[in-house]
Amino acid sequence: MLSFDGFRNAVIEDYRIAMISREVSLLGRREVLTGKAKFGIFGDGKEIAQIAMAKFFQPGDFRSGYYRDQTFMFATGLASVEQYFAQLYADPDVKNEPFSAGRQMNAHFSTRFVDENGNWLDLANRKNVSSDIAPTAGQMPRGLGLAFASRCFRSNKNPEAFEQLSHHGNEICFTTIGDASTSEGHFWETINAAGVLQVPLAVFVWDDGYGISVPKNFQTTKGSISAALKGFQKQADTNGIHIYKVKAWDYAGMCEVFEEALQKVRETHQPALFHVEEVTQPQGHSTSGSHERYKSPERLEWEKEWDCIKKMKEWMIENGLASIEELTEVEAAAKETVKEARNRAWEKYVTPIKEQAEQAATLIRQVMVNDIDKYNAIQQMANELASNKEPLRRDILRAIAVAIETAPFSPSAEELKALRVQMLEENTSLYNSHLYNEGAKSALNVPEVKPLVAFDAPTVNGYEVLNKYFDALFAANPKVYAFGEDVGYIGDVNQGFAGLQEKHGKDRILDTGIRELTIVGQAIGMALRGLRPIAEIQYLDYLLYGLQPLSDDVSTTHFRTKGQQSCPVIIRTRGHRLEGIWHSGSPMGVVINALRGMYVCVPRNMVQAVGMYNTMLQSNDPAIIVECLNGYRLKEKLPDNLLEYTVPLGVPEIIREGTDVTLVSYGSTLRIIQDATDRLAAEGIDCEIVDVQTLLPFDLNHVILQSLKKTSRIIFIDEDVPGGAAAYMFNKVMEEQGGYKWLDASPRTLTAKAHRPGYGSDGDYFAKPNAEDVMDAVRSLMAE
Ligand SMILES: Cc1ncc(C[n+]2csc(CCOP(=O)(O)OP(=O)(O)O)c2C)c(N)n1
Repeated sequence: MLSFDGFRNAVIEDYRIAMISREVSLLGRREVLTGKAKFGIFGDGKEIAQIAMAKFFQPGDFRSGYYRDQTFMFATGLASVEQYFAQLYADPDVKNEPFSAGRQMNAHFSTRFVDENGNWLDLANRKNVSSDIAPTAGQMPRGLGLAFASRCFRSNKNPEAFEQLSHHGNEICFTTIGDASTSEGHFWETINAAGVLQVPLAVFVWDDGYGISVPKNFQTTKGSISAALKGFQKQADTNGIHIYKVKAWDYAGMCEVFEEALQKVRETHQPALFHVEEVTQPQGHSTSGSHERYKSPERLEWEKEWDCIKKMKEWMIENGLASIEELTEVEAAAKETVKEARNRAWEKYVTPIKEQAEQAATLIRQVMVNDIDKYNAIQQMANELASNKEPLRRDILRAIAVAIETAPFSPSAEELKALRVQMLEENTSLYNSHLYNEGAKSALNVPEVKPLVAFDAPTVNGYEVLNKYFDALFAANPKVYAFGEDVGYIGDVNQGFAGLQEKHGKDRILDTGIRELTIVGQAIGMALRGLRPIAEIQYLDYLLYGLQPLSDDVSTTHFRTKGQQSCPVIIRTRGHRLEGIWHSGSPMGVVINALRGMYVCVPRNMVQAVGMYNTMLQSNDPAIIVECLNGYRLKEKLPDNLLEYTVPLGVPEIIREGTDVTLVSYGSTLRIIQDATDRLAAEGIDCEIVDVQTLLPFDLNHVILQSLKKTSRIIFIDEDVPGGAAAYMFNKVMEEQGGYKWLDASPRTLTAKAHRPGYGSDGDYFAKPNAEDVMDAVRSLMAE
């Protein structure tokens, strides 16, 4: 409850923030059009709705939004105008641009989730923003996961253990999306999953009528997302989501609806969607085009009339909350505030570059060269560099390189070379770092612990190794959750979790709908909030459905926040070899190229797989672990120290020693190769087999090179298509390890055919490398 004056002041403060945000949009666009920034996308037209929404965003809550949310960020105090402009200029200094250290386009926000050592901060007491991504609707699956984590925290039997991460699951995830992006499957899958799961997800749809130029009647059934969603609407006796309609210019109306509805979301965990209608876009979609090209004069006129800030101003005056003079003053002050912040951001961004430009220009001027034309050209280049008001780092490096090329023997060329090296080093840390964790939480720094296999260790089926491991894991680590299709009640299609739901609870080991995309999203949100999800994709063939968030979101999280957020999801899947077109896939080339930023583990058996789970769970890096589909019923010796032993990443294992040929492979193919090498031995050919164990990272210590030095012959074998992961391994060993120097015969790859295998065992035999293929390849290599 506020006094009238208190209320009045709060409203004027809201108006001030709206005006500041509008000025940011106007000035931001100008910065792009005058060439100081490359691209701009702004939140004008959405100011008032976001101010209303921000009022109910509490410490502990999360935002999973998109590039229109600058006003929300200003209103919650999570972004300053200066930081906003720093991002517009792509300032790589994280102190100036804390959202992405200049790595993301403007208006892609985030807040810090982990400290420098990779420990989770007290997110329960902070307002949290998961790092935005540009692919439209990409924020939806992650939003589901952030909300789902609240459910996990609320149902956890040991909430004190998570005090720093959650207050009993009272946190809402606020998700924003443009009306056109609701056409994406991501939106529908998320809404359905939220309706089924009943999670505290609040979705705000900013409906400005267009997706760039395409109007909403081309986007949405019935031209209205709230109308199209009617069947999802929660009734008293059903699950589903609550749906509200509000107008983007109705400040008072939105405050009222949001307050009550969000309180309900928080308390009941029932999701809600707010269809915010009559949103305008005063400057059009972005700096890349003009909206006059696709909006009618009437629409443009209507947008001016129904501008949300104009309407708020009218409302304030009508209700005696402020005079025109007062508001004019607020407007003028906002202009000034934004200009000053812009100037500060620019100075901070450009000063270090100018200093380096000056330093380089001084050295370039000292270059000695006999040819007067060349001398003059160099002097001119130095002067241009020193006087450039908007120099880029690449301009400096180019000028240095040109000077060295022109006068390689000049004394100052040495200094220029040293400056170049220094700049390249510095810029590597600015532009190329943090793809993975680099410190204590790096998976590469997890110490190796060998499995202890007792003399009389029991021999069990592969799936039983996993089952016993998961049982122990769930008893020991309350942060671990597992979910996916058929993972809960029957304990996954290969029984890795058989009986474990009953033992460890339906809230920890869960069935999901058939929805790989949001299974991944669920994992992302949980991982960001400090849990340790193991998300199952039933077969590797179906990973493609969930690949987009793994590639665009998980793989880039650490990089695009410069290490301020970590997303340690573990994707558990099974693949390589079974039957038919969609249960036999091994598209590892796709996986390793789409998922730089994740680790890719390809264990040959379940004992190795367990070691990889243990390694990953000790780190903050995300990974995919591809179990062998045909390995669950193979017999393995059960180690004693199931929870302790680790498999180091990037360390191949030589599983058969030999002197004639090195055969490099992974996963199920190794068993085919073993059959072949046993038979080749009878012919007197002695093969060495290397199991690479992980494709990302790949053979960090060049174990394969050592083998090649011994054998001088090498074949890379897998079940991927030609040019896939076998070609990747080939490239790594030949180029990175310099393997070509040790060859006595041409190096080869042996892969599956380009087509997928026909159904049945013969389909497999004639499509994938079989033992006879391996033997032929080895014999022909030996005959060279
Ligand atoms: C997956 C994907 N497809 C296309 C784009 C290019 N794109 C960027 S924004 C946009 C329109 C989005 O419209 P809407 O969802 O209504 O949001 P608005 O920009 O109007 O706020 C498009 C097509 C993209 N970023 N991602």
